[in-house]
Amino acid sequence: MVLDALSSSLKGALRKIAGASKVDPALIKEVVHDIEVALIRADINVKLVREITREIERKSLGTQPKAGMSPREHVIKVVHDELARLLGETREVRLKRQRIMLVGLYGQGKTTTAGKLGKYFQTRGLKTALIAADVHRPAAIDQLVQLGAKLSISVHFERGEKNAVKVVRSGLEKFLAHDVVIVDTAGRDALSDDLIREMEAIAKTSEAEEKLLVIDATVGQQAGPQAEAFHKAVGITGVIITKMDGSAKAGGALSAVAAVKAPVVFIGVGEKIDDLERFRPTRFIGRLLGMGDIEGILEKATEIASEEELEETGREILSGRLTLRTFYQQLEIMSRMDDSAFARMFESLPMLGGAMSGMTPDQQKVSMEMVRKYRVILDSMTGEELDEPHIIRGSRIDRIARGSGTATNDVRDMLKRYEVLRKQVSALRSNRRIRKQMMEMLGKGGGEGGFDFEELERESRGGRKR
Ligand SMILES: Nc1nc2c(ncn2[C@@H]2O[C@H](COP(=O)(O)OP(=O)(O)OP(=O)(O)O)[C@@H](O)[C@H]2O)c(=O)[nH]1
Ligand SMILES: [Mg+2]
Repeated sequence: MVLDALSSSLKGALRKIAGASKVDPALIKEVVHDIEVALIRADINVKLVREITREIERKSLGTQPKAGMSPREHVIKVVHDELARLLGETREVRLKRQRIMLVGLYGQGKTTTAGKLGKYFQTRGLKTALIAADVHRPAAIDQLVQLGAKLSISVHFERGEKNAVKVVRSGLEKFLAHDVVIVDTAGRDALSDDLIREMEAIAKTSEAEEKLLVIDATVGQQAGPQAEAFHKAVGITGVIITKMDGSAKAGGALSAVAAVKAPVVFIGVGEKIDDLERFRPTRFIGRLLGMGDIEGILEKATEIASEEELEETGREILSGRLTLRTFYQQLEIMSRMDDSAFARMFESLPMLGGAMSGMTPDQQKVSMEMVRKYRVILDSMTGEELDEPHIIRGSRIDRIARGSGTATNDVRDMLKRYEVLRKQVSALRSNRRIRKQMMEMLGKGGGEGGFDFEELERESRGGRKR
């Protein structure tokens, strides 16, 4: 596994809050300290580590767990968001027709990665070919040819040709009918003028859409300056960090590359041809924290807290258009919660919240079951029925009950409750004080406790900005 030591320390730290019933300051301080030690051991820049742990402490203690999240999940989300910031922007190398050029210093893993990428695209249905443009080391051709043979991927090479540009040009002509062409280039032991000139010439001839820098994780934090220098010299579109397996410095390499805003697109996690992974920070962090379900937790944080959803239903209620669809949306939000969160959520749901807030916990429990049942019933209705509830009579009720596996009485019961709520809401609407309160509530929606991850995803979709 990648970054085993870091992973086990982080897991250990988070285990401390596993059973906590509230976010306790002393406990958080301890956990944050453990995380700090773990990150420094993983070779992450000390200044960065301090920044991150400060933020983890501030956000864990300074913000309330969102409804439906346990203290543990709350802290995990905060830790995730900070680690995601540390890992920086993401970008995706798209599955499409394209030319890819690999660059990098000696021995970083370019040729091996060319083979891995070849397989990556080939198995995803894109006809792929390789060009051996390392004209300086004769063995480089053999290495790529062997990889190609193993994968049944065509390789273009010209033994004895000393001009890399010529090789690339003839290779591209040969592979016109291929979807993805990957160019393996020669390394140097430093970013020399000679290397820069050669990369520029190959980039120009190949018109490569992707210029990917291959860096070995064992260089640690030096990966940052290296990525920056290559970017200045030839303009890279992404970084592939190899040898993530077993390198104690992998954290340093990843974070240093992120710090110079170069997006990591793939990581190499072994010598074998399949040891290549698309780099997805969330998944990666999930593994570091030893949690397969991290995406679920993050989803919970967005879904339940979606102010927009609440705002939208709220506005609809204010406008007087209270349809079953609105009713449904509120049930939807509620049904995502466990029972305790359900109780906490009352205040923020303008409609059902108001109607149920006077209940005892026991009555609320019944209500939760009711919410789940009603949701199934509403799921069996047509769009028209949701928008125009008054058309639901006789045979429609039979059909809905059958479709949802409930009794016709349940359907009638739900419709009755909906009708009562509709009347209550319209009474509320005519109450000016309450109306004003609701307007205020809706007016201040959004913004709080920003969700960095979403922004990250948006950025990665829009490409990198630098
Ligand atoms: N453990 C591990 N080894 C790797 C990984 N990627 C590459 N290697 C090994 O690193 C060594 C160098 O890899 P190459 O692909 O030849 O590197 P290169 O950048 O093409 O090297 P030059 O052509 O000499 O500049 C080989 O022994 C590879 O097996 C990886 O992700 N994990
Ligand atoms: Mg090579």
